[in-house]
Amino acid sequence: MDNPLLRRPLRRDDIKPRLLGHWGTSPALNLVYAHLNRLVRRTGQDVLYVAGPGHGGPALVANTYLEGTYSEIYPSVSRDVAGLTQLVRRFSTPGGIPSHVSVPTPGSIHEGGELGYALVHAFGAVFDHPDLLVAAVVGDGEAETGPLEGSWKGVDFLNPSRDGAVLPILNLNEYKIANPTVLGRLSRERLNHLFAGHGYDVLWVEGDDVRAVHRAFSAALTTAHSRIRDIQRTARRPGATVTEAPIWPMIVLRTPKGWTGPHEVDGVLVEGTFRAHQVPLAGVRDNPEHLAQLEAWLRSYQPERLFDADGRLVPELAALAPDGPARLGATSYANGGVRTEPLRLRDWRAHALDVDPARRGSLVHETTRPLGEMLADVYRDNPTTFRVFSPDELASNRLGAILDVTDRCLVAPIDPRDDRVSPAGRAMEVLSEHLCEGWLEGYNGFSHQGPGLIDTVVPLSPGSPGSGCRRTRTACSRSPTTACAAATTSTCSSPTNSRTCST
Ligand SMILES: Cc1ncc(C[n+]2csc(CCOP(=O)(O)OP(=O)(O)O)c2C)c(N)n1
Ligand SMILES: [Mg+2]
Repeated sequence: MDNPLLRRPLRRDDIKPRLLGHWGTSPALNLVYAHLNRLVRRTGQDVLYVAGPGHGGPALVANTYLEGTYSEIYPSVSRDVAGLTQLVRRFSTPGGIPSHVSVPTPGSIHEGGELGYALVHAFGAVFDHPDLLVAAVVGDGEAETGPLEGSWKGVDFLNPSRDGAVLPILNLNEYKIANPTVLGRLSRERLNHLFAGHGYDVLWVEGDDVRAVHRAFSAALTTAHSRIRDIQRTARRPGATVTEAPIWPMIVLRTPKGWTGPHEVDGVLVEGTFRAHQVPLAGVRDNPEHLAQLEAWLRSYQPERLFDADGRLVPELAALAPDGPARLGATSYANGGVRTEPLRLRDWRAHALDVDPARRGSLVHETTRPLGEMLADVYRDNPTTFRVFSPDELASNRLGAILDVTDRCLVAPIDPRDDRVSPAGRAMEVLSEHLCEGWLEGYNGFSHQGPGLIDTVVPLSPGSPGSGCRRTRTACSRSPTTACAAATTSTCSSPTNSRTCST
């Protein structure tokens, strides 16, 4: 409520009556943010940060505040003690800001909360964005979800000659809310095998020594970035053709859950366990020992060295963030329609069936066939800004005219038995409705040029992946993003399945 920089001893009344938020995931999200800042500054790389553990809202809100984007969008949250006090008060308060990363957070376009879509959105975002690198932090609990488990195969559809790159960063803190994670208990050897099978080479960063982990992460990020650039340079040489998926780097970051927080509370181990997931010191308002422990914890970050007398971040630390639109919270890739250009569309009536009013009900025709022909025209007129995402149903749902214009995409050696499949193909067919819809959301949501649309067939279970799309709203800081259209072209299991979301 007050006293965010501990300019006087912490008192009971400084603390909100109800404590909320997710501490456990925040240290790793902070660490990644700081190093991505450094990467952007050092290389000029366009970077988008996707936070799978979106429950770590405090980390992303704090970093956007420190880099200045937060105060630009919300001027009352100024870069001084008064602004910081405002920010802390707003956090997870009725009428304030959510404790998850969400659309009011600068640089965020999706509502956080539903785990599982980090990687699929990351791949969708880089399709046809050759200059973009998406660093996607994946929680090891999140990695147990079906959509995330399926998302690793995005690399088999990613063509480095025309698409950007995804750098998965698996935060192996070994716990979820109340349990160990499956991946957290696998040996390093099994994890290496698992990710090698998916097409990745793991760069390991492990430990609990803050300085050592920072150094190791910095080195791993540099290595990953230079390998990605090498892959892209090779694929983009004049005359080069991509014939199979390269081995992409990924980082496994094994750090304690709730790292640098209270180590033990009431004699029970907290740091490095599931107990660090949310609020590690629940009794601060009524238990003087907890209050003292909280104060010692907060003072351990030495706020008096980080902020000047007015409460502004000291200049040498402020200088670590990139400038202007290169800041992660200001990137145009996460600002809805800033980069959007409309699709070139012909008059759809050219594909309408000629119905004689006198003979209504007598015409026999497959309705999706003209839709396929219309979409083929959209492909013709928008050769780099439009994609159809389909769960292996283009042909069976009579949308095959698309394949007269473009192949199906698979970045793998092609077999003579295949029909119109190639790494250069732009029809995205994968037998996963989660991936289709997640890619579509990423493709459109993260400011894609055209409203590349369609998701065929899709007996989606209600409440599954479209949530990101459903929850996307326009924040005042953002230009409107494109529509996200899902067309159901075959029998579906629920009347709510065909949906169109737009913001
Ligand atoms: C699909 C889904 N199921 C359940 C939850 C509830 N939930 C919130 S955080 C969490 C644990 C996440 O663990 P992990 O991905 O390892 O993130 P960490 O906090 O350890 O970084 C769960 C189960 C959710 N947010 N989304
Ligand atoms: Mg975890």
